[in-house]
Amino acid sequence: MEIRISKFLSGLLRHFGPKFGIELDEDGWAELEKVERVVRERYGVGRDIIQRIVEKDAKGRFELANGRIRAKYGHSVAVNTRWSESSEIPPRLYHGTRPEAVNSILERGLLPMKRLEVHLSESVKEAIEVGRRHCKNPAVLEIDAKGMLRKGYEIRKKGKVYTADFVPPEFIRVKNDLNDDFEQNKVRN
Ligand code: HQG
Repeated sequence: MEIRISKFLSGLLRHFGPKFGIELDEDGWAELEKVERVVRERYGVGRDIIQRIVEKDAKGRFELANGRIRAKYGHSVAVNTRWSESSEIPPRLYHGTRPEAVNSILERGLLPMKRLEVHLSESVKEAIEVGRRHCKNPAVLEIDAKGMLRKGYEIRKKGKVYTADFVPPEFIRVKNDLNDDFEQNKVRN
């Protein structure tokens, strides 16, 4: 039940709020009271459940403040994406995708496609999980985040996810050894 509500909240706050009478301001915030009303009508539960979903979300998908709620990332509707919860970006990040997409990505770069941003993970393991939403055996790309920052590209942290407007091909390589070097990554940071 909570997973279903969480998915609905993601949809509402990232993609189709207006269909349910939910307006987002320029930073993606919606009135919690209105969101609560929509959720109550649909699922028969209220604010405490929403609060619990936000607090225990494993990826930090949502944020509550001053009687408002927003999704931190993943939007298809236009909101301001230019904020970050941290300026500490790991030197390498990862992206899991369909193997069939790899050639196009190496040629054209990582594009946000239907969303506003490209989404990157801190570990190979998380990238594989993201890729599994698309296919059974995803490919993992390693992103030279340090190199991107050095060249002036912005990388932002939102919840557990890292985002960029675009990742040019020069910073992307296919990761063949899928052993997770998350710990090493942290040490070298
Ligand atoms: C691919 C979930 C061909 C890209 C996840 C991806 C994430 C290209 C797909 C977050 C391409 C877009 C986002 C190119 C990019 N040629 N394919 N040049 N550039 N692509 O769903 O990163 O659980 O919009 O590789 O965990 O899979 O919902 O992006 O496969 O954090 O909170 O185009 O959504 O978070 O797919 O997922 P998506 P994503 P939540």
